[in-house]
Amino acid sequence: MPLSIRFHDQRSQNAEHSLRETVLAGFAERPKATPPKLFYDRRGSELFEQICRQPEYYPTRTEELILARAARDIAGIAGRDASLVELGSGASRKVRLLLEAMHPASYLGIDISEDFLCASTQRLADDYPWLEVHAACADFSRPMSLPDGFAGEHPLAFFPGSSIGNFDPREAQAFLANLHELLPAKGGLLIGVDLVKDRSVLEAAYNDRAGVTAAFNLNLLERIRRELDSDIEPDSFVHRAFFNQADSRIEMHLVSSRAQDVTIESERFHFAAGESLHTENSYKYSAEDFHALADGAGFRALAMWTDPLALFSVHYLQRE
Ligand code: AVJ
Repeated sequence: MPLSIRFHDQRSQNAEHSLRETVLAGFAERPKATPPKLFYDRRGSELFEQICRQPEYYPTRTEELILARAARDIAGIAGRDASLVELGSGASRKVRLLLEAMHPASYLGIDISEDFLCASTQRLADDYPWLEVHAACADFSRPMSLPDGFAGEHPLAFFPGSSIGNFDPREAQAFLANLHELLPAKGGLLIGVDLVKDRSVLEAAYNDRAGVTAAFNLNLLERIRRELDSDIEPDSFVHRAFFNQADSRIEMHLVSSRAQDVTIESERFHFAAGESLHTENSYKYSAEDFHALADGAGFRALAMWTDPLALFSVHYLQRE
């Protein structure tokens, strides 16, 4: 008999744009661009989990290693009466490392995908009977509040995976400012941030040999075919990912291999041969630049952990 989860629906009614509107707006942009949240239908979420297991994709396993080593220190800084709030509650083993080290009384998972959120929080509730589990369905890129009934006087927010890399630096600062609103004074934020490094290592991580990242990128077009009225041919596009050093970001694109017209929901879009749809940015930071960003949003860096090769970083920030 599964233990019950306290579910809070915090989706805003009209703020959320439909897939149709988001796709049509993105294809009408110049250059054409769609937001990375469109990757994550059921198939896309599965492909992302597969990416995390590819040998070239170092962020997931490196962050897990860092957390495994730092978990006791983290629990010590958070204190005995801390609760844990996970942003983008995934299928991850990462939060389990923290739950086991911290033994908090309550956990809140926040995610935009209701299916994913319910499945992952249910597994936590089953595996940790001592834990009070809350689930909030919300878009954490918008202002939000801790749900009523969540007894988190000393919350530690956890935002792993370098998901902050999908925001440009200005959006990242705004996101941190939202968290500043959400957290009480002295509240903690444990955040994983991918580090700037050699171009070849970065580019390999987004061009794995098994082609999983390519499939993940192309699944966006499959999704458009599945869920919208469209004749777009995924086979006529190729995956491209490269490091843009000037902007310190990996860019992912889908490049049209020929000149073509594409119809989506009765609207026509022209692609020149070689023209791309820009599907994702993944920003990489130096520790100094990230601390400056956090500082600008009212967070002080209390501790930072990294791996021996300095591939990835985990930061413990405290809300001022
Ligand atoms: C989930 C945004 C952190 O940027 O590395 C992985 C997504 N895209 N491979 C990242 C992603 C292609 C991932 N984030």
